[in-house]
Amino acid sequence: MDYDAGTALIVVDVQNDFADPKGNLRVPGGEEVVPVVNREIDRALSAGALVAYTQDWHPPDTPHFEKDGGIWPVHCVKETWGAELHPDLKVAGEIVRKGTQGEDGYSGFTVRDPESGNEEITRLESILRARGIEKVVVTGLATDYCVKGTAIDAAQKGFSTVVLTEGIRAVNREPGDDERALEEVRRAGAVIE
Ligand code: VGL
Ligand code: ZN
Repeated sequence: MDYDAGTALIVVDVQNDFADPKGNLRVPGGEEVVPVVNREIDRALSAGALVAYTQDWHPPDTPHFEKDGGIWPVHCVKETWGAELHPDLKVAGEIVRKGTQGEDGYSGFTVRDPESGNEEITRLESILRARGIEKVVVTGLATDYCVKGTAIDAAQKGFSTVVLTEGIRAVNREPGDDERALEEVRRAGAVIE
């Protein structure tokens, strides 16, 4: 991957509940992305690129969770161990939290109220625009949800968008969700590397 001052590496949801084998919504192989992502963070920083992080950050009760009508086990509840970024992850940039008001926060750029369908934007785009970012590299967890949502939004917002597959892993609720997700991302105009 090539980085420069006009590029941002977006590290998606590398949090204990996804990336630790003891996490509540363990993504198979999630722990394997941590060293890969750290290496990319180093490479990005040495080239003067921006690094930004997203963090799934849910209230204890939200229609995002199965117990409240959604589809997910309880995960990434704000201020709990599961919501913390993985302890081995290098943090060298702003962290954008999503889902904080009980929305589905699949994209780092937008959150969506699961009941009304209303969408709102997060701080991520303004952080990138303020730095004159034109290209984004998306990596992290999970391929079929937050990586997909973030990459599609980035491409639609006009950023030249690359997904770094070495640093992603999928939930795969249904077999093949990972491939279908990457196909959607490709169709939105992003490059898969
Ligand atoms: C995510 C499922 C539920 C993700 C977040 O970060 O991909 N997946 N919430
Ligand atoms: Zn979530």
